[in-house]
Amino acid sequence: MTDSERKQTQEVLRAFLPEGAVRSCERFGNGHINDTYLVECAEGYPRYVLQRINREVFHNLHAVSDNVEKITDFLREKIIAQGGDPNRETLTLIPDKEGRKSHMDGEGQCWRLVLFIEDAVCYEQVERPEDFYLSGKAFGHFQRMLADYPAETLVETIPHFHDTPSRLKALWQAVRKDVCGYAGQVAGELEFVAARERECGTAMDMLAGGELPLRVTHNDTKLNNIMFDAKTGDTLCVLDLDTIMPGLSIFDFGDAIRFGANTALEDERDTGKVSLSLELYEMFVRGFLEGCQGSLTDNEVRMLPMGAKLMTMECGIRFLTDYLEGSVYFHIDYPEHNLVRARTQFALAQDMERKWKVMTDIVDKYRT
Ligand code: GN1
Ligand code: MG
Repeated sequence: MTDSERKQTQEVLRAFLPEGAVRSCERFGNGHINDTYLVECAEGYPRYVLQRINREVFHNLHAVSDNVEKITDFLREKIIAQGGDPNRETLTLIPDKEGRKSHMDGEGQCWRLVLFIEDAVCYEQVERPEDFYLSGKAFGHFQRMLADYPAETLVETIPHFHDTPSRLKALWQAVRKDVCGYAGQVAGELEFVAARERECGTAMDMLAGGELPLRVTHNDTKLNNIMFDAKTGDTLCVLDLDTIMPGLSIFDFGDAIRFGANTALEDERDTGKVSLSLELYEMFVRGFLEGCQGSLTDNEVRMLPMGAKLMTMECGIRFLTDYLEGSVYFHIDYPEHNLVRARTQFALAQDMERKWKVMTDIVDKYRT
């Protein structure tokens, strides 16, 4: 952490906590978008997580904070009504000294402080297949818990977030501009995408035609956005609520498969290691459908495999676009990090094509 980062976080923490409460504040986790810190405090205080919301990504910071506050308030009430522990089962926003659940600093940066959930773990990769089933159930349950939330009161904080055709347009534009001169290098990847261009519009066309309903969706259903209870092994809490927006349920399903049912990490350099684990896919399908408890329409269920493929293609398209644009969006650890990520996504999408029949058969098996 740089000195100025240290100074800045100390200053922000003073807006939330009493003088002398904070012992340390260090970088934490590995999200690609926001900056996250773990805050250790003096005795008598819990631990906290401090986050700076990335304003390059989220242009309407107030709306992001507002969405998160509304959803956590809503979930909190439901959890209490169901006899659960709201401090562990959803995020608890700590108000600043002026009572606001997010804090704007002097430079217009937006920060939030949440309670750290103790005795809980997150996984970057599936360690026990059973955990992936549980994460599916948790995201399905999350979807069902919010089924009666008035979606229209949420702001679409990143317009066209999972609008695959518009992500494609952005890619072709990046190719045309080719600001870094990398386009020649990625001809193979571009060809792969071009061959699937029409398919990329399938879900958005169905939404426009009223064949798929608009729902309140999480939009970043990676395995590492679920917290598990370290003692019981059960799922506890869905994290990373910044991208909650109206969207498609098949995309929440699909993004989870893209990330969690890959036999390799998102940034594995050896694409030979990338494949769709059908065992994990089946686990998640079973969990997700159980968690949704029959709340999905027939079309939604039928389109689940397509949701997985589209999210994988889209994410590859986004990584590739960012690579061509000089990696201005996703945090990277080395210059070609986004290209490596794009390649894993395309390799995974291709493996799904090979396994398509089994993917659809598995959904049929668990459809209720
Ligand atoms: C970003 O910050 P993180 O890692 O949870 C991104 C997702 C991508 C994901 C790829 C707001 O999520 O859409 O799928 O990286 N979030 C945003 O790993 O763009
Ligand atoms: Mg995250």
